[in-house]
Amino acid sequence: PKRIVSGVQPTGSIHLGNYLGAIKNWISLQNTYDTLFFIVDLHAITLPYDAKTLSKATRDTAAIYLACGVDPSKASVFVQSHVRAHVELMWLLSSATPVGWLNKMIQFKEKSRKTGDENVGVALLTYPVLMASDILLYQSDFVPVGEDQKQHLELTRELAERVNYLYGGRKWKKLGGRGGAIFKVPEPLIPPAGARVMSLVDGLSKMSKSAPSDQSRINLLDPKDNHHHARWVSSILSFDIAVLSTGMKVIAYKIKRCKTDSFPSLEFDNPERPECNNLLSIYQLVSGRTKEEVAQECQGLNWGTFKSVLTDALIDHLHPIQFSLIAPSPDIAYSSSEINLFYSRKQFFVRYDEIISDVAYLDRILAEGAAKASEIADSTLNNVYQAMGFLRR
Ligand code: AQP
Repeated sequence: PKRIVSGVQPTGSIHLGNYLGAIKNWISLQNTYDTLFFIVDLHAITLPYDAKTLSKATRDTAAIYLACGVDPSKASVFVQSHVRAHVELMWLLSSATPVGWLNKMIQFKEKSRKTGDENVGVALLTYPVLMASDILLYQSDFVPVGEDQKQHLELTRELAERVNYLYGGRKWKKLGGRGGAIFKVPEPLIPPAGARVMSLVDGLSKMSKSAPSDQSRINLLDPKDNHHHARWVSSILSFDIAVLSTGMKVIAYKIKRCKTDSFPSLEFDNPERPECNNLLSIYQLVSGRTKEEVAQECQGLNWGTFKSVLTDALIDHLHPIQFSLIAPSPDIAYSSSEINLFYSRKQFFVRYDEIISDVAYLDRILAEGAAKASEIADSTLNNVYQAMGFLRR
């Protein structure tokens, strides 16, 4: 099968943009492709960061992958820094990367402007070379990314072609000039919708982990409307709603306060209404409907009504990432003996919390993932050393 790699940085909290632009799509891809999903911790140090929290954030991100449905029996899940070849290949690739290519990167320009000169490390500039190494090591066919990573992926492709040209020699030429010889030239896989989820407070900037305002994003682990959860659990387990319905209603609150406009009806694709387009797109993705269906359904709604529809859809969609039954489905009518069984074993749990609390399990998954990844990565790395003329070890 064709191979796919992708990753998310363990910085800040994973948000709806990371999820709809990347992780959500991995879940269906893992069934048909050979997939490797990693936590790109080496990328997380390209901006000033907190060394005390990096390892926790790395485990948290791995737990989110699993809670979202990444299945370690199908995909290799690992931590980038656990496979040494990433950094090694990066050095080899940097010798073939013109500085001019890196200077052109929009993300570098934006992030260095925001960071201030004295804190801009060389790693922020060379970040795309490490990303190229992440992808080319595995001879990946496709890389699922959001719109914001398209330019970096284009650089990866050019770099692959360049190294193939410089060091692939006759063998490469015989193959017709593209891919094959040293590196496969990967293709981006950009989702038709969700590739660019925008901020809740400004429809013109992307939803981002580093934005200072938490109101600008929905985090995957935002406590949702617990009342909704309470209703669901109580319907299955005959619990008293009052016992369970405590806590904040963060998602509902954020949607209630998000930026809108004063046009009369709701519509997609009006350039004067970026917020409206963004909220409808989010609704489309989390409700699983088509754009046409959403356009039709929402056309006549006012903001107040739409916001409550959107909140419900978001909560329903994110719900299983946080909460799950062992034999899960809110749609199944469980028999009373099954209900008693769940109840006696306390087998409804907070899914993410359960995964993250079992550190031994998580670390075992990550070690197995790294071992599988290293096999592929080492073989590519050896070829590159050889092609570049190094003395064999
Ligand atoms: N707003 C977004 N819409 C769609 N996809 C997005 N991605 C990120 N933001 C959006 C996709 O998520 C994946 C992982 O991104 P990352 O964590 O490696 O780095 P990032 O792109 O820098 O993510 P953030 O959250 O926006 O962080 P900061 O604030 O540091 O810039 C990638 O596939 C990305 O396309």
